[in-house]
Amino acid sequence: MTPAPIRVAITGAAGQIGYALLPRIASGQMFGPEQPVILHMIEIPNEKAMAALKGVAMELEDCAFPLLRDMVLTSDPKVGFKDVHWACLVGAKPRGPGMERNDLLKDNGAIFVGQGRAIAEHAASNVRIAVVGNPCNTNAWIAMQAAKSVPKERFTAMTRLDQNRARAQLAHKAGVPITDVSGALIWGNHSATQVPDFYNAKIRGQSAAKVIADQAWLKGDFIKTVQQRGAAIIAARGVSSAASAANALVDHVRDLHTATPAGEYRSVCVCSDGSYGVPEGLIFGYPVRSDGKGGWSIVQGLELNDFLKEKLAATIKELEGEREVVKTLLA
Ligand code: NAX
Repeated sequence: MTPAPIRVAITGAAGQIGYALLPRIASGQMFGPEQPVILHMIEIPNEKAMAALKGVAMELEDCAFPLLRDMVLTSDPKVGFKDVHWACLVGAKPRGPGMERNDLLKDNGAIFVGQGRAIAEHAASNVRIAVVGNPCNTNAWIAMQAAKSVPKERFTAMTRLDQNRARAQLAHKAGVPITDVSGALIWGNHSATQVPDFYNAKIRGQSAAKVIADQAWLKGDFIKTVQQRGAAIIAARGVSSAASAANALVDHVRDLHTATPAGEYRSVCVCSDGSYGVPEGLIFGYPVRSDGKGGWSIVQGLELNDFLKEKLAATIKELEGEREVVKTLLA
């Protein structure tokens, strides 16, 4: 029997990532080849954005995807989040020229307060949330605070693109296929303070720090390349990563929707329970396993050496600082 459709909301649906993401969801790559979907495509109430959204919907129609049961096009969050099972919060205000980071935090914070409230009021009772719009950890924290009736465990932010980047860099350096690299992990904030962990990453089952002899590369260029990859893509392409970001979101949601294979974990930003000494309540990139039934857990027992501990302290400090800046929005 065909399952009931999953309703998926995507904010910023007419943006770059939205354009690369929607066909992937509608073709079954996020929820599997048997699972019908209804796309709730949300944009800003602006003529140009809504016209672009209509164009995206026309293209989706022209793909004749068998799993795409319906599309809802709207700029009203109440309609957009109505009965949705997954809310992918991609849309955000970009940082304009000369704009201070704190202003960006506050402007986006206000958007995520509104969206958090709309999700709490209108989404399905089992809704799950994936935040991509930057600064994604703090935006997820704000939405979580604004949606008090939705359990904290339902809120996630995306570091999967960074994890995929780290995995690819390690495979390239070691000269092995990507499938030989496992356990690549990003701790902390999706920002320049993120901590790509090459100690716990494995190449053919052995720590990448042992397999790759070039320690200077691991501690220097590897970390910098992963942290700065977004900027390098903007420099090369003139616009930010879209296909790889959409791909990472497909990976992120699919891997939370299904059970994680034995012995593995994925990088997901979730609400800290204090694990690894991270203050409770921060939305923090952790190694996470999904049970495939809506639950997940933080993998315990990974070793943090002094190098990693020092880097974790810096990303924690940054997230605490961001939280201070946006706290007032929730008053
Ligand atoms: P675009 O500027 O192409 O698209 C954003 C879209 O969001 C626009 O169409 C805009 O109208 C819409 N939007 C803005 N505010 C909205 C709101 N309140 N409700 C609904 N729609 C709204 O950006 P794009 O390249 O698609 O990137 C989207 C976001 O992803 C940005 O914040 C970007 O920084 C972030 N990223 C996050 C990544 C991550 O790993 N977490 C990586 C990729 C990406 O940079």
